[in-house]
Amino acid sequence: MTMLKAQKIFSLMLVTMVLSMAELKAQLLVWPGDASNNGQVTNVDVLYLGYAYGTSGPVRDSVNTNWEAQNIDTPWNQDFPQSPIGMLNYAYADCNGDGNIDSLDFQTIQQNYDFVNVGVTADVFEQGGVGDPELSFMGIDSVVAGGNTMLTLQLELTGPMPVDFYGIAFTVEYDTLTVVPQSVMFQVEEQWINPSQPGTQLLVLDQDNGAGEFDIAISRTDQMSVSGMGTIGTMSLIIEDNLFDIIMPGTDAYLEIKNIRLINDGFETIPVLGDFLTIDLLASDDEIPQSEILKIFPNPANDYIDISTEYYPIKNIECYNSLGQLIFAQTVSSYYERIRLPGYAKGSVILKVKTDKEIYIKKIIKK
Ligand SMILES: [Ca+2]
Ligand SMILES: [Ca+2]
Repeated sequence: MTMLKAQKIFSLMLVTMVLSMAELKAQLLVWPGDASNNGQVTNVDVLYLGYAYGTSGPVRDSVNTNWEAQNIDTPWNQDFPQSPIGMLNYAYADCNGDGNIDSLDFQTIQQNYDFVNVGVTADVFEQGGVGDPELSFMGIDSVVAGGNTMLTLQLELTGPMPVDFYGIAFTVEYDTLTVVPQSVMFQVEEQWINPSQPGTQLLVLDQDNGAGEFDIAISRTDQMSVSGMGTIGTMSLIIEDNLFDIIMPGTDAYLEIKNIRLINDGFETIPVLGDFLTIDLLASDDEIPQSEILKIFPNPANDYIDISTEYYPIKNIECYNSLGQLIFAQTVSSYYERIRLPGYAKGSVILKVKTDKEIYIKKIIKK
């Protein structure tokens, strides 16, 4: 071996050592709240927390939740079963460093939510396909008096067979032009997700980023899946009131469920199909409005309104007065329906028509 070659090998070894030391060091630093250690605190971190919930290990040198690198002196005995970024120790899920994985760590995720470290590895989501469970929007049922229109939607997890549910994280994207910012709210439905187990806590997180993304995470905490499906929660949001007067015909609001990660108690990902919902917001003028698939006429109206659709049958029709009070509701199953209006006061009426896929909101004038 020449001296030059020996030197090269030596420097290579040195570089390798430095690199592996850097790697070792990187593996031993936790950013409080980033339980998945991908460089960002998101709803997915709740799944890691929920999976490791209730376990204990070595207390960290620095028991605090400041958003800065915290050294893990002693790794825990447990690792997560799988991770897109390689082996991951339970110490990352002990967000506040006190040696227990519990509700205080959940608070740390909320406290440091959306915080970003250098070098983010994006969360990994598996897009569902035909035959996989589906997470979709269902139903609307109320308008709040006082102007703005509140929509209430059920989030339903359905599929060909019950799913093994341990936790789920997903994002509802909404249109910031039509939905009032920060008006989105979520209420979990515990009935089948967390059935009668006294003392078993459910972790539920919702976070609005203020830019049209509403993150939700739900996780069980007892290391046992439940088998089932159905409503996982209710979401409400407010549609801008003045939109009814200012929007152009054909404008719509959209909502989309995306970036879904459903896990079972083995931390395995179950692919889930997302959903989208289009809410058509038709302008109120005296012309006969026509969208591609919905016709409401005449407008203004005297005694009746005819409603017809082209592609999806009408499921439900509701009428609200200008105070937002429900004055008429009818379940339908056809492409055409006539509504009688004789007893109604003159003025504007909000008509809400629901089909399988869309909700139409239309202001009509009663003469
Ligand atoms: Ca993370
Ligand atoms: Ca802790």
